[in-house]
Amino acid sequence: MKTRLLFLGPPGAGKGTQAARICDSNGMKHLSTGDLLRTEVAAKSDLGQEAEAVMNRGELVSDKLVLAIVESQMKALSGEGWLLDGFPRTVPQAEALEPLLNELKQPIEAVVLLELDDAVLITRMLSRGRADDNEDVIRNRLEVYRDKTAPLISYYQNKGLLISVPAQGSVEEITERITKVLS
Ligand code: B4P
Repeated sequence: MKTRLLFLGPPGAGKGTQAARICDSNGMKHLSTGDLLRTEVAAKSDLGQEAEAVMNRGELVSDKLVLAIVESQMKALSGEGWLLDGFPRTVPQAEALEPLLNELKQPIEAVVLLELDDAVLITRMLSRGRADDNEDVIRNRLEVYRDKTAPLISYYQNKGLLISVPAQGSVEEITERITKVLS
């Protein structure tokens, strides 16, 4: 089983849902930049106040801010496997991750791309009902994904790390598919 992973995919594809299940079953650390940012927002920290308005518009928080969070989390890991969920989300974030992982001597073993049609993504997010889950904001997030995050697909394809997994079906079915491709 590969245990140093990235999860990539459009908003609402189920990255967070699947990452939690894969990490629970395999004793890996789940690092979700979305969850880490929402924790900062709830705590009303300086960082959270800076991130909140950006997230509620469906835009991406600055690379600098997200990188600072990821770096401190990665450096605190104690040898177990890890799954980065929702990070990197831009090519500059991916380029900054490389020297950090080299320093830690922990290269990525696989990048799992969860693929799903826009119509299903929108339905899923509307039923989730988070602060950034209304229709206009969701459409903006999908555009931001295409513009800023989708270039990472060829970035990791070129490194021979990308594995695509269809993300329609039940939560259990998708976990099974992911487990199979990582074995
Ligand atoms: P994230 O928290 O990463 O969230 P997401 O992409 O919207 O959702 P995810 O794919 O994890 O879907 P989920 O499992 O919840 O990002 C939120 C915001 O944070 C971003 O817009 C950005 O502003 C900021 N941010 C985060 N990382 C950043 C970074 N690196 N750089 C800059 N900014 C960053 O599933 C969605 C819904 O579907 C849930 O309700 C779930 O229950 C349901 N679902 C899941 N699987 C299902 C299935 N198989 N069938 C039916 N429903 C399902």
